[in-house]
Amino acid sequence: MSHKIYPVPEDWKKTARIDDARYRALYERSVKDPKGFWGEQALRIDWISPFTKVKHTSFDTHNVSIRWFEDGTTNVAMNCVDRHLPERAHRTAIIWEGDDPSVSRHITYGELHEAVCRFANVLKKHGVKKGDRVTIYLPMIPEAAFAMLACARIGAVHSVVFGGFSPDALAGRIEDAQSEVIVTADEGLRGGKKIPLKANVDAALDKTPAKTVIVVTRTGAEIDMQPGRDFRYEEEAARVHADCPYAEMDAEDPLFILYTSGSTGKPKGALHTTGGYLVYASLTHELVFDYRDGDVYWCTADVGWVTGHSYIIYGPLANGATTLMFEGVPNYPSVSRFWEIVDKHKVNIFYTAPTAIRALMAAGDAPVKKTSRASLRLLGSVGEPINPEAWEWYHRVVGEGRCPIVDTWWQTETGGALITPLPGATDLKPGSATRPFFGVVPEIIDPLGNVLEGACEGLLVIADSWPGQMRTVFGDHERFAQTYFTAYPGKYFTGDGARRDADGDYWITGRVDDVINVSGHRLGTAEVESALVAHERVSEAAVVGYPHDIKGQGIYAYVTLNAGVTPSEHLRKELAHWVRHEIGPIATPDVVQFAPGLPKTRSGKIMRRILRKIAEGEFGALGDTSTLADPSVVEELVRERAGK
Ligand code: 6R9
Repeated sequence: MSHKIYPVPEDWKKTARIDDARYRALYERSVKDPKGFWGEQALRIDWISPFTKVKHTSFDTHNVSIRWFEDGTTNVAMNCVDRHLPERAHRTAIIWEGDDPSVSRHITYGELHEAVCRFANVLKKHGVKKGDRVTIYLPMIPEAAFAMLACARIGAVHSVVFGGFSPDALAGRIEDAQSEVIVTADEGLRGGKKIPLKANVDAALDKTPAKTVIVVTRTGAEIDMQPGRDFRYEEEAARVHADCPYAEMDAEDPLFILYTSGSTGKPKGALHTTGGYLVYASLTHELVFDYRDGDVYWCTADVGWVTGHSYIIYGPLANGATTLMFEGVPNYPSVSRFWEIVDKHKVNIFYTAPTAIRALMAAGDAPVKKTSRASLRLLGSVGEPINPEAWEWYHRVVGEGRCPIVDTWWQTETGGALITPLPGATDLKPGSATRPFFGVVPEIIDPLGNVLEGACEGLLVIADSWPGQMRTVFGDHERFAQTYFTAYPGKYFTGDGARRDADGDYWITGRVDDVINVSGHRLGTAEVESALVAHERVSEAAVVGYPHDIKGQGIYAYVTLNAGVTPSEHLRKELAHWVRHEIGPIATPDVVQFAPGLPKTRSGKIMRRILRKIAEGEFGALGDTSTLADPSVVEELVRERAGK
């Protein structure tokens, strides 16, 4: 465990919008007087008709109800586009960087306005009305932003489905959302490879209520077009008006549905609404990333995930920012790609995931160091706990020691970052998401629900609502109450474990379903993984618990070695010793299996459920592996495990 502290750099202290004293004062105010605090903050967006009620929320299991600014009206697209026109019509809203490094585009706020209006008019022409669901299955192209904002403009509810999902997964989401209109592209392009999006839609549609498919041309590939059902976006857009009025929406009207997996059942449609979501996404974007007028900001997520929604599209655009959208992958055409893009577009703020950082770290320092990165001033991390080793590398090599790192903990359900440093206020600790954002009341409880005080470790719950919180599971409010408000009544249960240190900083230990209990000692799998990846020969590691006769649970470690390192019995023992040395005897892995690759979802999360089954030798019960980025990884692991 790392105890290193990186204090707020002097120059950041001087220019900070929020320094430590101000953080403390504002935080205190935000939790003591949430109505006063959020009532003021909500004025950062434009309202059509002002709200008089700020907060009306209940976490009561039998009556979960979350409403913010409920009697106000506004429109999200108006806030993200129209209101910037007087000052920013000619300034860049979106920088689009294509998969091919020679292709990029700048889209001004003026151009964004026209594109969104045209898209909105196309949707209207095809019968889309307020409250209707539109499924968006697009690659990372500007039309994804146009389509999302077009829905917001006319009050339709978008459901973006990540372009890497299979036809089956897509069908399930279209079906659940009951959407009749699908927006897709002929093909996607990532890392030089084509993704047959339209063909996937064709395969998905027979099982769904969809009636209309709008197809954006990306590669120009030949695709099947079904007359009367499929329409070319470009042809449609040319025929409609370049202007479209925005709809007046209630603060609590739905903005979008985003499907997310839990530990059980099929994916849930997390529903986010209009006013509170936008206030929260824009405020966190400005303060967490210290966004300043003129900055170029880049979040590498896909718009198919919540990070893309809040921190590529809605937060930045509500703030009038320049947001970069990247179509490709970090290692194409080379592992320097991210840093080349940073130099090409003079990126100031860069936000990515630990899995990308670790992969790039394994490729060594040279591909980073051959670029300048002089424009960078802030780095961010999201998606999983970042191991201190990767944090240090990100800080030292990518940021050259000059850029603070904001490790932002949050979830699809939370709409925006809940636990995160503020770069001008918070001393950083590698691996810690540090402190709650304004208005967020984290608590650590034991499994019986007792609230723990001081330095402690347990389950992470949030005791009161914040404006960015999801409002329900689409079509299943009971499931919403069941999943999040039943195990610990009166609190939002995050599903994560966390530790709070003596300074009050939070360390997310991973999903609680990943916590293992070895001889009565609780261990975060993330802790063991972090130790393993700190070894010079290890690129990545995933640790799960498995039934152990004596200890209750044993520790099973899957380890991916750095390129060129040969697996050996000797190295296996060395790694077990290494972890014992790094954390303590209780953390010594019982099994180390070398894994050429780990089963990951397409958003880069390691599927521990599958690893647990393999560790248990239950090869027949691996469950659904169809959402994996590369299902063949699993066969490889099973073969190796079966040979033991
Ligand atoms: C935004 C996003 C949510 C889960 C969450 C937690 C993990 C996300 C993290 C983090 C430690 C961070 N997680 N950020 N864990 N430190 N900075 O990723 O949403 O895809 O819904 O995942 O991801 O376990 O519960 P989502």
